[in-house]
Amino acid sequence: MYKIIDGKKVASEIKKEIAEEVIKLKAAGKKIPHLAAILVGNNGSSETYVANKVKDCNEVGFKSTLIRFWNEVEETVLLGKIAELNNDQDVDGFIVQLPLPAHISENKVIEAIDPRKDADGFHPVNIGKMVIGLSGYLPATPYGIVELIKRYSIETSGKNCVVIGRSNIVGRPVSILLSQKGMDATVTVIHRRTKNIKDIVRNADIIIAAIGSPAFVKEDMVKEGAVVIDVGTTRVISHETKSGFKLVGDVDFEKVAPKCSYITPVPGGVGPMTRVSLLRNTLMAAKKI
Ligand code: BQF
Repeated sequence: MYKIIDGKKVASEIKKEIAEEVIKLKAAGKKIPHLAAILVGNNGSSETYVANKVKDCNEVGFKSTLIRFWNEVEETVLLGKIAELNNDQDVDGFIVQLPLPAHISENKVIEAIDPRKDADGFHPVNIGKMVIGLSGYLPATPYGIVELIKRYSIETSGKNCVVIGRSNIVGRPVSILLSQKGMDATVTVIHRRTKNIKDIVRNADIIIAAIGSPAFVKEDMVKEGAVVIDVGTTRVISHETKSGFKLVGDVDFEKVAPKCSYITPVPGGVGPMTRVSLLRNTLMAAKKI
């Protein structure tokens, strides 16, 4: 029988640990961690993600600030706000919610963030530190995935790990973390131009699916006993939920789960860990000032 990796439960345990640490910081007269978030436009998913990040801050006792711009905001205005947050002594860390409208360069925006306040861990300085194994802020989703693997004592050393997807925020960085000393996995990154995808994935002890293509991973691609980590969060219309939407993963869960030793659900798997990683990065930023 397969085991479900309960990201929601682990995330709530970590939130408790963080909340306790905030109480200690307060008692010691130290600064309360403060996360700011910039939201551009009114994309439904982004609205939800940011609202939940603010809620998480409240839950653990962090201060939070939400800064909103309309969809048509000029890039220079956004960069000006980032410079302001970089210089704001009260703000420990901040994020700019992605994706951004097409007329704004995500790369320019990310590079404008002070790496010391880069709570999402997307700045090239933090990515570079991660690559060479120096401590810095880790990208939230890869950080969450590694933490889940550790808390479930899943063996990674010498295992064949196949990462499906090469995005800057998930596939590429998680492949780097898993191949590092300590994790010691043998990692293969595959993408839209990869040949013989099925044969490669079928050989994996650990599959990390991060492409945003619902039910892409089918049962005939999964080895008996594999660990499957589903990072997909595609929002589809649903009549079963009161919001009118539901999240679906990159894995055909019902068919794949019976072949697995461990599998993450969507929702309730990696997503809650992504959110908690942002809190961990913010706490680290607050302790450094
Ligand atoms: C869950 C994100 C694509 C593009 C931009 C919990 C989240 C998602 C799912 C969440 C995501 C995805 C976030 C669940 C943040 C993860 O229970 O399954 C939480 O909030 N995420 C984001 O901020 O920007 C994105 C995915």
